[in-house]
Amino acid sequence: MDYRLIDLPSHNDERGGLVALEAWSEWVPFEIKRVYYLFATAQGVERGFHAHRKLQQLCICVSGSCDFVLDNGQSRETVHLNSPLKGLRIGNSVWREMKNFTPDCVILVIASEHYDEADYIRDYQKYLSEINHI
Ligand code: T46
Repeated sequence: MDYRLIDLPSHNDERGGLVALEAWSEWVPFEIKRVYYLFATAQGVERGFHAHRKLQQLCICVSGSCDFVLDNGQSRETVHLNSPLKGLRIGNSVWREMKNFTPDCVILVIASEHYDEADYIRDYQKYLSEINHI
């Protein structure tokens, strides 16, 4: 499946940690066109339920924890994010669902494209038929 859970580089000293990420690096292998974050997710809420046609993203749980369920049309895997030192890189064409957000969860997302609703596939049956034709 087109995802990777990667270790992020941290500059630690007695003051604490600092993670810096740059475009076209080992951690972000694309131009950064957008950054957004998810926060204050209400208890029991599930988000996502879509795939993208082109978008690549790096998702970092900078606070709290949540689960990403990733699906390529053939299998499903769950990735638990609970550390600002881990990044979940998700390629295009992976169906994603997010759940089990803790109240303090903040997900920072670094994206390869500007926001474009036409890039979303929000219907699972349509997703299956699109990936089977790729
Ligand atoms: C993804 C997961 C991890 C914008 O106007 N601009 C943006 O850049 C984004 C990301 C969203 N929006 C609007 C579109 C919707 O009206 O914000 C609203 C919520 O977006 P959505 O329902 O797509 O949010 P999630 O949490 O289901 O999914 C988001 C990203 O959209 C998606 O690309 O991979 O986080």
